[in-house]
Amino acid sequence: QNLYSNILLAKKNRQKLLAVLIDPEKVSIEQAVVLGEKIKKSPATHIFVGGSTFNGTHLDELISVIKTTTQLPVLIFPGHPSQISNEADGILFLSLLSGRNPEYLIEHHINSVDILAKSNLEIIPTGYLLIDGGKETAVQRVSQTQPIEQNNIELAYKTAKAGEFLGKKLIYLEAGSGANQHVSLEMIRYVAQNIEIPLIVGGGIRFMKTIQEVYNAGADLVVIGTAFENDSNFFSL
Ligand code: 1GP
Repeated sequence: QNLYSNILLAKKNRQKLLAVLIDPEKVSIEQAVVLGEKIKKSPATHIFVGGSTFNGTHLDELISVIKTTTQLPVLIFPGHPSQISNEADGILFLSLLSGRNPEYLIEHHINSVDILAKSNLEIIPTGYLLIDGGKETAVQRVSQTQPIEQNNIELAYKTAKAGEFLGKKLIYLEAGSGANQHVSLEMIRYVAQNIEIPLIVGGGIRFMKTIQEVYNAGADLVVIGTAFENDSNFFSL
C-alpha cells in the first residue's frame, strides 16, 4: 500500500490534496451512489469516512459503493473503533494530542488492535489537534477535551512538533466539523513552516477561495465536510 508515500510525493511536488469527508451517519447507500458521482467530477483526491458519533451498520457497504463510484482512496477517519472497516484503503490512526483524555490518546487504540492486526488497512499515525472553532463542536463534546485557542500559536506548534517527534506521520489541525471559524491562516502558516511532515487542515472551510488560502498558508491536504454535505455542487461553483 502506498497511501502515505503518495501524500509525501504530492508534498514534495507541491501538489495540493483535497479530501471530502463523508459522515456515514448522514449518508444512506442510495445517497452514496449520487454523492460518489459528484465527487468523481470534483477535484477531490481522497475520501475520508467517519464521524464523532456513528455506530451504524452499513459502513462496509457505504465504503465499497463510494470506492467503486469514485475510484479514489478511502481513509477511515474514526471517532471510535467501531468505525473501522476493512473495505477502506487506510486509516488515520488519530491521537488527540491537543487533549488530555487518555481514551483518545491510547485507550481506543488498544481496543482497535484486534481488528487492525487482521486488516489490510494502511495505518497512518496522525497527530490530531483540535483548535477552537468558535463553538462547541462534536469532537470537543465527544472527546471531552478543550481545544487549543486560536491565538495560542505557540502551543499549536509545540503540540504538532511533539507529535512529529513522537513519530506521527501527519498532523491534522481541526477546527471541528461545522466550525464557525476555520483554523487561522497565521496558525497554519506557523505550524506548516516548522514541521517536516504533511499538514492536514479541516473544519469550517466553506468557500473555494478559503481552500486556496489554506493551501497558500501551507496546508498539504484540506478536508471539506459540511460545505459539500450542504451543497453537492460545491466544487463546481
Ligand atoms: C471535520 O475537518 C472536518 O472533521 C471537516 O469539517 O464539516 O466543517 O467541513 P467541516
